[in-house]
Amino acid sequence: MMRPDHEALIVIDVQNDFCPGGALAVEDGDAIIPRINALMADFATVVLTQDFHPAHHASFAAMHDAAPFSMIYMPYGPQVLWPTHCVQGTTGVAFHAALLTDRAQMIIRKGFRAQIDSYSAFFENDRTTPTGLEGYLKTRGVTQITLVGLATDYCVAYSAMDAARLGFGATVLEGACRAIDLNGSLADAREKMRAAGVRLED
Ligand code: VGL
Ligand code: ZN
Repeated sequence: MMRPDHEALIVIDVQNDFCPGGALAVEDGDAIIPRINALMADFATVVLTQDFHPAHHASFAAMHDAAPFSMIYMPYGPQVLWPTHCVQGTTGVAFHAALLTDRAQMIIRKGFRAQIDSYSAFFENDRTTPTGLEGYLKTRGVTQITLVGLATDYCVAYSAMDAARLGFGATVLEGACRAIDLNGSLADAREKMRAAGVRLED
């Protein structure tokens, strides 16, 4: 059923590298796509986000001779070092072929600055550099957002918490998300989202 115009759907990072076979594959990451495709038809405003890194991005373990999934401290705070993923110009950065991307009006790319990672659709990991999505949504009269996609405990959670902080009503449909779950990161993210006023639904 069609949602009212003040509601938007934000589809986070449904890209090949986060799906089975990808460089940072999330278990069953592609299983959520049919539901997301159906949801997109119900919202007048649909935004896709795309993790979009240069080849030598500072969040890549290979740049630090470190093991993937270890931690370092960047000038802006702690940072997980990831396997090289979502590099511009590769197949891994592309949206999964089953995602009906034509149902979106806007694609926000993030993580394109070599020295700073960006989990959230709203702010980079320094928590202050904006992506512009806040202005896009607010100027279109959006007050409520629904978030789906990959990964629940990183980009979805950061985006949802920022949305709540910016004054949007924020709901995460967990059944249309999948998690990386690194050292309890899913339980941690769920607790932080709840504390931030994010609604968690199935
Ligand atoms: C993501 C880790 C690194 C995500 C992106 O989409 O959740 N996670 N880059
Ligand atoms: Zn990334």
